Amino acid sequence: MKQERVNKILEVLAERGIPQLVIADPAAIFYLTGKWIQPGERMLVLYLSVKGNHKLFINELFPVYDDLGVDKVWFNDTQDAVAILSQYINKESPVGIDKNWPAHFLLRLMEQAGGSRFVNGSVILDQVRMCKDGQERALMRDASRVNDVAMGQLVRLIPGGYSEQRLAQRLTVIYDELGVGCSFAPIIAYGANATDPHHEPDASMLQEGESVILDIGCKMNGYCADMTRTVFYKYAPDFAKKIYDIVFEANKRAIDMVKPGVRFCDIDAAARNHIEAAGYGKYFTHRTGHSIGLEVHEFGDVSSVNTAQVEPGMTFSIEPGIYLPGEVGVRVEDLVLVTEHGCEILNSFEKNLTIVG
Ligand SMILES: [Mn+2]
Repeated sequence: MKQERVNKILEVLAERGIPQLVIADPAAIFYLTGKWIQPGERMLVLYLSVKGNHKLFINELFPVYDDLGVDKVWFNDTQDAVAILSQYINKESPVGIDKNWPAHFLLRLMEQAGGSRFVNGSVILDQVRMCKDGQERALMRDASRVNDVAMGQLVRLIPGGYSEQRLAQRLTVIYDELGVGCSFAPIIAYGANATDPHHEPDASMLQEGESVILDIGCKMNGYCADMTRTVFYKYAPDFAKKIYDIVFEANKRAIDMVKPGVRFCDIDAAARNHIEAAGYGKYFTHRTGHSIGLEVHEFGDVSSVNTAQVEPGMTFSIEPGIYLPGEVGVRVEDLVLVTEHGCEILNSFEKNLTIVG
């Protein structure tokens, strides 16, 4: 197991008086063991205990024979996996439960280990995972570096006359050739489609003067990249240029704010106040950003209601946008890594207004 990470979790468990934790999220299990196991509907649990008797409960269907530094408890499809797990649970003490553990497992465990108090244990893991360690920082940089290369190749394809769907397919080929996967289904949106922040690529073809939103992310060695660029085809109408400038400035103002001790809500406000002052506040319909790491959306967002303070090692997106229904959509997104005195921008693809074709 990744002992430093496990130790951090155990420290927080002890502080909060939760002596045991049931972890089921494959990303969290990877974070602690270095092994991705996708159990589908079957039970997979890493049980951590402040007493040190950690166990990995795993179905015989998943042939994980390497030494992960934790004892494995095997079971098969004919056995009651939760009953086996419950034998190891200390029924006198609270149990932290993974928030994403299917209810049928938890309800069964509540029957089996009735004396225990069940609490949301994910808050502990989520908080530790927010601050990336040295190895993770390097992996986050690597993923964004590859995403920059992919964005460059994708932008060069825009004049080729592809529908949104076809261009999205080309991106999967680009990622494949670069040896990475997708961290999420890419958003490629032309013209009026770009006014839907979560538009799914369709058969639309690009017209001159339209904007193109490219919101793409690769996944490399388990870690996610995420970047959005908005470019224009052939020319940018003056009105759209004005919108672009406002969003671009909002992106820069928010990034300029990022340093340890600043609250997430103040970073959100830096972007939002600029867009509001320009008169487009109601067209910036989402939060400014989200944490990212092993998963593309992790706990902790850059929003008006998150009063938590930023700490070194946190990685999150800064992605203000303006979506004017039926007219134009613009979003500019970067990932930042908080450093001791400020932040490092993980992706470096061109951000100035770009015309292609
Ligand atoms: Mn994003």
